[in-house]
Amino acid sequence: MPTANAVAPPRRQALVNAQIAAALDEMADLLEIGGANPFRVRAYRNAARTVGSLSASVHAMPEAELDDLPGIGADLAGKIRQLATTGTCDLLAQLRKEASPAITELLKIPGLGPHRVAALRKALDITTMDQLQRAAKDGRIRSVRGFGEKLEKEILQATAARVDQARRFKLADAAPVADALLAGLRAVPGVDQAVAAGSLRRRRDTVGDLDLLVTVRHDNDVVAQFVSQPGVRQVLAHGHTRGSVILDSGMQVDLRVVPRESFGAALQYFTGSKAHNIALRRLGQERGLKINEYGVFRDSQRIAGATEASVYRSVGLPYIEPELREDRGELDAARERRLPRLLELADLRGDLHVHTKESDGRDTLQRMVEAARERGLKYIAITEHSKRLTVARGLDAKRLAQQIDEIDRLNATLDGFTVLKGIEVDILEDGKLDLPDTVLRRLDLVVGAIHHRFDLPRDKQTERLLRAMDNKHFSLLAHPTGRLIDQRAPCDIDLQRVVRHARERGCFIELNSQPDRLDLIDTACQMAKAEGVLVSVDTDAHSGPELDFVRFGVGQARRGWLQKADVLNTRELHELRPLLARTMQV
Ligand code: DGT
Ligand code: CA
Ligand code: CA
Repeated sequence: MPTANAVAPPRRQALVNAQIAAALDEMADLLEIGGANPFRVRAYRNAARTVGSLSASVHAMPEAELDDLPGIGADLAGKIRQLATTGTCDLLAQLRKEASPAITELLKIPGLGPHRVAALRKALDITTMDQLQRAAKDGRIRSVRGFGEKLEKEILQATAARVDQARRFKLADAAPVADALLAGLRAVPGVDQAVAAGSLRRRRDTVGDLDLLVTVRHDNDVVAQFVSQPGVRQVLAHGHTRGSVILDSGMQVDLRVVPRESFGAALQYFTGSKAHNIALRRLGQERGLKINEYGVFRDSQRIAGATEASVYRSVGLPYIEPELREDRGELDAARERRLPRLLELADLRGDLHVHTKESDGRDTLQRMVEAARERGLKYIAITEHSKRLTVARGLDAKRLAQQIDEIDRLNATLDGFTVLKGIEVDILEDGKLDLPDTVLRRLDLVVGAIHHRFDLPRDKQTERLLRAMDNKHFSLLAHPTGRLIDQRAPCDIDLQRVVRHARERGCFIELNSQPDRLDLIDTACQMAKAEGVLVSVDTDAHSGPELDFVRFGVGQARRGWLQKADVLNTRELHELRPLLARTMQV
């Protein structure tokens, strides 16, 4: 889910209550980090809570009425009014300017709230991720009041996970920003095409910066408009054909204006990856061709470049999908005419990992069914958490049995849609499942996952998953490595052994589409395919709209070379059922 400040709208716009509450919270955070008076900080937090829980829209409320809300005085009312109508306020802008982006990054470390960030700054002068990591390594953090050895260790792990990802943004946070910026560019008179290139177009799970390309019908000031739009914090470069900016969220965006006759060559070049481009350029050189962002040239004559396909054709290759362009064998596959026909969103028939209000979801069973039908699906599996996960109101055998009966009753009323009975059962530390076989056997599928003890050594962790699959009711291993982008490194497991065991046992492996999971990663999808294990591209949706996360899973699956046939939930229900009935059992 994009955070309020990751999305920089291209135009000033009115905010809804939830966005105003997020802005007030951000101000509280920034004030607290800056060491402001605790009463002032609390006033902003309370105001955030008040606005967030109002049923009426603040936007429509007269200032006097705002003023009357509990804990909101004239001063705060003025700021809320400014936020509601202009999308920002002077204090927020000033606080953002004063706080370095590096220090707000620290808030993303689990366990570090603004209070602790302020304490670290005061005691150890820590203002960047690097400094934080060094202090944790040196054992200096444990001595700060309110910290300890355990927290220090957690901080060290979290910073290690983040430094790998040095200042990258999740695809799901970057994509809507790119869409908004592209819409703004298309609205500039004279702009013809506006598209995203770079890692975003290759659907990488995280992107370092955005790369946008435009072509123009006639000369205009598109770059000037781009660099001066609201939401731009800093202009890094500004020329006639290129601009580069940093948005308020810290995200960098590079824009290039390219001639129409070079559009394909530029799109190909700026889509990358760099490794793919280098390999392609080498193929060109072997044929005496020069390939760059302006076109394909023999001597000084341009022979291709208006379209991407023309660039690939110039070296005797068919078009290669962006998701494959990582120099992982796609050029050989193209030459040998064995490129995969990649999975598409429309190939999916159902979703095998969905929650409802019964555990930690936000929508009812009925509503999830409607949402799935609206999206053209034919089936979903309801897979609530199991009892060990008390924070998620996990189901015990009795509540699960009740849900099974409820689903049976619902299915009797549905036409052309089926709700499958499932569970996301916890895999305990020894590989046993968190619910008895007597209730698991009543289900259409058992999805298993680990939610604790992520730190087991490789052998133990791998064994844990193998033993879970030995249960004859087990069908699908959910988010197999447990990684959370920016927050938790993948578990140490021998994934190949796990995948091979899945094949022996007739089990399947999930590609979880939640934007912070996208677990399996692309190369692991390739491995599963090579081992002959079907991957299930599921959303793990906790509300109706989260079913749309599947497009991120599809992007990742495509990066993993998966085709329709490689994906479990492209099967029609009558094809799926026999696959879920385990035939190879212990
Ligand atoms: P990112 O932003 O780190 O997620 O990854 P990309 O792939 O978007 O990389 P970026 O933004 O640095 O550059 C965009 C594309 O431009 C990149 O995918 C390929 C192309 N490119 C950049 N630098 C070079 C280079 O030195 N040589 C070649 N052949 N291509 C380059
Ligand atoms: Ca980029
Ligand atoms: Ca770039």
